[in-house]
Amino acid sequence: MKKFILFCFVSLLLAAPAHAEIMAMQPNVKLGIGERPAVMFVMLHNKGAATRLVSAASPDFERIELHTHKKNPYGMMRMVQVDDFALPANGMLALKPGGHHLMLFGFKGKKGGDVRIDLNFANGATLTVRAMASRREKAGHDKMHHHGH
Ligand SMILES: [Cu+2]
Repeated sequence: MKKFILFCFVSLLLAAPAHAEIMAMQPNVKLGIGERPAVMFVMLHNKGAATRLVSAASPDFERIELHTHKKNPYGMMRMVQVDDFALPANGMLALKPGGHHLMLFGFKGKKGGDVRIDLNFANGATLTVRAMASRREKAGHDKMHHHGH
């Protein structure tokens, strides 16, 4: 009987939702101009063991890719797709302009409405994030496309 109780206790611990240990702060989704993809930034705080962000999905987008910026041999920053982002134990993963970010293709939602993004981690946890899909501002991520006029 004692063994059984112990077993239940351990099962409860194991069944505790791992995603409760990961929190999303300041989620920000900016829609692309015209047919361009949207971009998402967010700060992920991890209170648990180290894991990795391995994929993202959304009912509001057809496809989401993990991107980062890397310098090419000419010293220019280019976006490249990666398989995952590391989320350190008791640490933070920042998706931010000029660094790691999510690229969201094929917007199916409503402009100015909320979008839902599910972040999937290597430890099996899924974290659902809601954010307002706002228009990209001129002074943002791709301001170089707006000079002139
Ligand atoms: Cu990108």
